Amino acid sequence: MRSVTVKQINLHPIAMTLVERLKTSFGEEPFKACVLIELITDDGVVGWGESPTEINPGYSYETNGTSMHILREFLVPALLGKTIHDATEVPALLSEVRGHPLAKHGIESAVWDALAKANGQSLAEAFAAYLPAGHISRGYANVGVSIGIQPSVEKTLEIIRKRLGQGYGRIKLKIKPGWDVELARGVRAELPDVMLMLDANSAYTLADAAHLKEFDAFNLLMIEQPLGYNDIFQHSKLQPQLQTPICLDESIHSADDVRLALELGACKIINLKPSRVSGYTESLEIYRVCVANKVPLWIGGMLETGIGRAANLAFASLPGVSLPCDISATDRYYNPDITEPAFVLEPGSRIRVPSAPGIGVEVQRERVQAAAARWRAEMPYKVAMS
Ligand code: OSB
Ligand code: MG
Repeated sequence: MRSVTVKQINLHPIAMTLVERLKTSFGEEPFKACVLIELITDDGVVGWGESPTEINPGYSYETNGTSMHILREFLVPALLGKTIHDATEVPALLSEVRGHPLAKHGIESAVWDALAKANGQSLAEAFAAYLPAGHISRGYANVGVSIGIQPSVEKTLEIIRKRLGQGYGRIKLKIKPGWDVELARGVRAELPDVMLMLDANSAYTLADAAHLKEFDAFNLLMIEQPLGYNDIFQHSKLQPQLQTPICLDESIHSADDVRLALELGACKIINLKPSRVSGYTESLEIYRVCVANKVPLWIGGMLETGIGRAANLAFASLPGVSLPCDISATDRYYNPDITEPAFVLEPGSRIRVPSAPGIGVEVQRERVQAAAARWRAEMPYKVAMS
């Protein structure tokens, strides 16, 4: 394996228009903001990563602003000039910075891409090298689509029909108190068999247990993160009261969090967002823990651009990722995206993983420049959370 020496790292904070916004229990953002990381090696190899932060600290405490600060002042200096043989060396190089997983994920991703490109490997092949024998890419990922909070059940059904028509085989609906049981009932009345799940993004408390139990009537694949955004203990009190499997998203920051959640019986399913757990090295450990414990695992999304989505897609194609992922086709998110070619949905609700080295898609520099100019124009921003 060839190593890489980090010569330069460029940060590109960008703003992109979303084809369809995603209203959650914590709000809705007017456009997608994130930070792209461009890593250049001594040999001229360019690796790309994405820190999929948002404008507001609503899902995560990190924002575009904190990600830029932590990257510029701490994480970039920690990697400049370093020779890296193996991308799993990166967490130790960044270990003096506590927290800030999305920022760390972006820079670690750029190293994974650069190393894979330097070695003529796809990212899926690079990841598989750290997994038990036989855990090689299927070449595609099973995917679904996430639908935000809408003004009415009828409007939601309209969007679901459109997505089913496009071929999505799993529907996820965002919920919040007052927009939950009636929504599920209305959708199930028309679509009794569609693979359906709900995501509460931490909108309830344990006092709502009886209310949450009503969801058991709707044959849901799972309910995602009903309780506190960092909580595992309260979820362990809720799960035994529900038939519907709980899936933890926000609360899982490490493989140790997964071990704790499983030990306490806080959930039956894990949503893995590589960014939320600080990168693919920790993600691989979570993958191994889930496989060893036969726990269903899927890859969540943060409305990533093609850079972050390509890498997540490669991870999602590994066979231990056993449930459909929040990785939809390009036309659900951006038109155009900053990478080419676009990801398209294929029969069977699948997206194919590119086989070219690294992330396997081409970054369109003029689009990165335009999106960076858009971000500068939006600054200083004051964004109302709706
Ligand atoms: O809870 O999964 C979530 C997007 C931003 C913040 C939180 C979440 C999401 C999504 C996005 O659901 C799904 C996607 O990227 O398609
Ligand atoms: Mg979620």
